[in-house]
Amino acid sequence: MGGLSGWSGSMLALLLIFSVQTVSGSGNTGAPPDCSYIQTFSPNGTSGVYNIQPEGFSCSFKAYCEMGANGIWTVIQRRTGGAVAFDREWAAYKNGFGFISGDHWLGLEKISAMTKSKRWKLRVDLWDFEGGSAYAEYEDFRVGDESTNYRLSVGRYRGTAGDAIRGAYHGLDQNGFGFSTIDRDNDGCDPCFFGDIAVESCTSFEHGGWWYSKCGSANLNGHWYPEGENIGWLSGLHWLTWKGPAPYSAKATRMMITPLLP
Ligand SMILES: [Ca+2]
Repeated sequence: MGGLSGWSGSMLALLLIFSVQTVSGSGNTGAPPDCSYIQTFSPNGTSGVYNIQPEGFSCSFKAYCEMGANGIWTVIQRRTGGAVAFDREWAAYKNGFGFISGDHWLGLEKISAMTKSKRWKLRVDLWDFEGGSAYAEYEDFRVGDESTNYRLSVGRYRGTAGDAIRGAYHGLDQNGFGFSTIDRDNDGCDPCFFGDIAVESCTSFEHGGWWYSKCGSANLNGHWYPEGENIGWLSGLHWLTWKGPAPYSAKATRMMITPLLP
């Protein structure tokens, strides 16, 4: 997941970007609208932190660009440990938090601005504690603006982890649902019943912030659990179509997006 060796390449790319800014004089910062454009400036670019500025977004910001064999991706979420807390309020999920080069949430406002135009693909990578991994990709990923509660839209699924967004169980489809945090409840539970347990709020039950729907089969923003303590908690980083039936909390996760080529 990236390395220090990329820094010289990153700095070169940034220098090139800033030189383009000087030439263009467009009033923007000159940063590319997303990571997929980095290739234009640096054909041999390496994964790392770059400045980007989506069209219509008021300022540039740092994002982690993953240069993969299957494209150049803008990372929107990464979990590798418990150092960064993900139990946060609406404003934090709106604006982003954590460390761009480490565990972080890029921010719903930025993701929404990026996916407002063009078609996008979302890739979810999951790593387990046994040396295995799996992925899920969705065409036509889009996050609405704040007036929609940052509503999630995903299209066709492919992958090895299963389509947990649409759900391991009937009726728990997170596609089309708004985002919920501990202080904003858009989860469709009023309450929901899981056996004898009545759940009013998925964020108090499963933690983090997510596009919960009654509460659904996916949540990668819950608590990070260490090896040996990672099975059986719905508050963990779970993707229930990947491992189950007992919720399995992943060792590491990554969510990233790239424009979908026509
Ligand atoms: Ca609720």
